[in-house]
Amino acid sequence: MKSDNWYILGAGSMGCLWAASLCHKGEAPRLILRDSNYQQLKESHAPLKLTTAGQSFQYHVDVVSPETLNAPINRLIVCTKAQNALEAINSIKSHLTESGQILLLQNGMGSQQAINEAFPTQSVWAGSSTDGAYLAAPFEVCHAGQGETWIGPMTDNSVSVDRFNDLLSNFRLKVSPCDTIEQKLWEKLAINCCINGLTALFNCRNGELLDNGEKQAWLDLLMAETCSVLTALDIHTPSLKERVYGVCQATANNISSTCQDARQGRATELPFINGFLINKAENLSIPVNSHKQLMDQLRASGIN
Ligand code: KPL
Repeated sequence: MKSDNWYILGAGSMGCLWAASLCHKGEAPRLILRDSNYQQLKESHAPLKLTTAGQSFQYHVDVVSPETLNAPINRLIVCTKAQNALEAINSIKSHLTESGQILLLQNGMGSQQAINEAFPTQSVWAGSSTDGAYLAAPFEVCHAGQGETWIGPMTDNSVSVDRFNDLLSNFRLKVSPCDTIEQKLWEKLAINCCINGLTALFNCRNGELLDNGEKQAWLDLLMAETCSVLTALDIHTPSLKERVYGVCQATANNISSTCQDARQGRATELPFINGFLINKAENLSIPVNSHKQLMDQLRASGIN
């Protein structure tokens, strides 16, 4: 076992996509699964399947659980949902080396900052990704939309980008370094906090938000409030309206990740998306009534 193997926490669509992409490159990532999932997969001996652009690949990935881990972890990619990330890292904390690298690939914001604070000696990086992937079945990932992932350090005194070289070149995912990752995370959050919750509430595809009616009117209010918060925080993003409408058009047929979670009865990442924005707004005394109303209506519909 190489001491710099990448370990990946979480076997959802992103975890499987990153694990398969590292295997594709000839690396030997190890996937860390929760004990119940680990038992099932270990018994089934299922290979990891990746489907992309009409091609299919299979890889044999080493899976471990927090209980069966038997090696130090120098390099970790966290692919769980935002709400599970801190707990997941804590479950393998005793194996993380003091100077280890952690790359966080959660949606929204808040979880990255909490993990950065909880792991002061490790080098914590965050990523913001536009890759589209879904699980057709457990351990079978479909890379539906080739996107881009920006990665950057959460603190100034972090390790050099060289330590991430194997993710930056000769890799099937497009990964680029970014010195201002918090800005990138905000740019994505700003789009997601307008689109995701609304699609979950109306149980609709992204494109259906542009209905010239009730949904679009609500979308416009969410955008206006989001812009006021960004302006107060001195975060400059290209025209939010153009970007949000552009994403709705470009992904018109997509079911947003939040709408998928709501349909499956799973907890959503909205507390780290709209919830994070609302918190910031309240600290700045900026009214965000449409965001609050959206969250209230979602809760009343049993979507959390
Ligand atoms: O990021 C997305 C998501 O579903 O979480 C969007 C941009 C809304 C695309 O579906």
